[in-house]
Amino acid sequence: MKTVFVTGASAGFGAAITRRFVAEGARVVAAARSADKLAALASELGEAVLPVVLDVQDAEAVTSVIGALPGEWGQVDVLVNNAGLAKGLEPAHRAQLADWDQMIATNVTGLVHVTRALLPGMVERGSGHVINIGSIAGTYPYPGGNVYGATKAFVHQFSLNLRSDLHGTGVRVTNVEPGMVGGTDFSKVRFDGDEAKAGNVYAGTTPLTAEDIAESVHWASAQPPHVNVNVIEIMPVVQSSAALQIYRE
Ligand code: 8X3
Repeated sequence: MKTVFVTGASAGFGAAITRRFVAEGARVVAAARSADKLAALASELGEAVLPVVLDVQDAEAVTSVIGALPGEWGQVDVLVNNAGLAKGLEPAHRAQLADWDQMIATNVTGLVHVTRALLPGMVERGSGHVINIGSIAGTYPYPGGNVYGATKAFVHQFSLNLRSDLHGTGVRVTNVEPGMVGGTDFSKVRFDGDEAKAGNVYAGTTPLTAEDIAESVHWASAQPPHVNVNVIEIMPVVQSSAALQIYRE
């Protein structure tokens, strides 16, 4: 039975990814900050889920929680670094510094904390898979994407560099880079709880769903052991690139 460790597991992509792995018969360590939401997920999914209250920004908590995982729950085969967020869509000169700090602390610092804590066990066992949740925002710049996109560019390059470091260990690394996904709190969080603004992002479209992302994550993990899916870039059909902007006097 596979052991999967999912961060940000209490909602959105994380909950969908947890459900997807439980459906295939895996056991899932579901880590998130919200004890209440985790408890609801655990009671929905039963004994296949071990809920763990964890703030990935806290390096000491990450080390002690991972060190205390009981028995096979601690032999993590697949780490899904999903915890992350976007805050704000203002241009850089008007953005809130606190928003930038929060994105860096979760999307970058938190992700490396959990990765660093789980990698030695994977290397020792000669197998494992780190699946990061990146974003198309790490590749395609857009107005207001500033620090959010930069954190996801970090996740992209960190994923590729991990592959180099893990050469010959049998440990796999994948970066899943979604475009527009509806039905999660992503935009609500980005716009500080403003439901109307968040709803406008998806109005008149058929965006991806959290289940689509969970399917990609699961697919990458289900490839034979000799296959490493480096990057999955996934957008809804309604989303594509546009021309570069030109400022005219
Ligand atoms: C989410 C995709 O386009 O809203 O990471 O930045 S986007």
